[in-house]
Amino acid sequence: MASDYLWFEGIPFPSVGFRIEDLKSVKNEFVVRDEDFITLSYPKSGTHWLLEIISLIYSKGDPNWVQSVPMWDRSPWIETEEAHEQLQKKEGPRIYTSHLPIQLFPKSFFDSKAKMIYLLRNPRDVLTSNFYFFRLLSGVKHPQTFDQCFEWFLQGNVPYGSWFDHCQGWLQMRGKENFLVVTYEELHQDLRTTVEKIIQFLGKKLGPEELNSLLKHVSFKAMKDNKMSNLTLLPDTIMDHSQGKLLRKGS
Ligand code: PPS
Repeated sequence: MASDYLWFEGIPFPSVGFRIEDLKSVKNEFVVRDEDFITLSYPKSGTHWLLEIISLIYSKGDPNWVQSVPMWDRSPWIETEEAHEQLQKKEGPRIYTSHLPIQLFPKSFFDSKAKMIYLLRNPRDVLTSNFYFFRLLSGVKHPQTFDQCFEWFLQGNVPYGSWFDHCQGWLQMRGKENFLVVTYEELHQDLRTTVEKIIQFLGKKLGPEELNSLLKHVSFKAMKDNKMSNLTLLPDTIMDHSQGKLLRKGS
């Protein structure tokens, strides 16, 4: 299952599900619209958690959408095969996701008013999560040991490159009014207050019952059991489900 990466402008990508022409087109041609909403994160930072929260904000706490539509259709990863073409055709406000480093993100974003949340997680837990997750995937180099994974992580020889460069790049946006930084740790420490901050940033309103419902459906247990959000719908050719899970530890 292990294999080498697909390299684009010095950044390694999984060689399954990604194409150079898409990455080029996303960077140079994709038109970000002012009404778009984007979640951005380095892999293993809690992206799926944030996306479930966003989905439930848009559905006002109603779990029907998150329980019937896969995560990648609710908020596609713009850089994955064909996602940007489908998004270009979509009318109305769009929600999408990316793990891209700032230099590979659509140039049009930087002249737009589109809102973005950058999700940050401490690198120790990102590294551990990376070690247990990427060995389940095709098209990604699999380290033999944790030490080797640590070496590769420090070198940026992991999907999407260096954690350090990723954060340093995106955090230059801090202070702009369309850019909010949220951490995995604050979601853990005070989920309600952090979700309220996100709701306010998005300019949405949820009543107390709607918010309570949202909080219930984004718990680790609820998401672990939701096949629309836990990646168990990915085919075995992409993810080896017998060896591990996306929702591994969550702490
Ligand atoms: S990916 O594959 O890069 O998009 O992974 P990502 O979603 O960014 O990160 C996966 C980690 O997030 C944890 N997670 C959660 N923690 C707490 N509560 C909830 N609801 C939740 N959902 C996902 C998941 O368990 C991964 O962390 P680890 O440390 O591996 O458990």
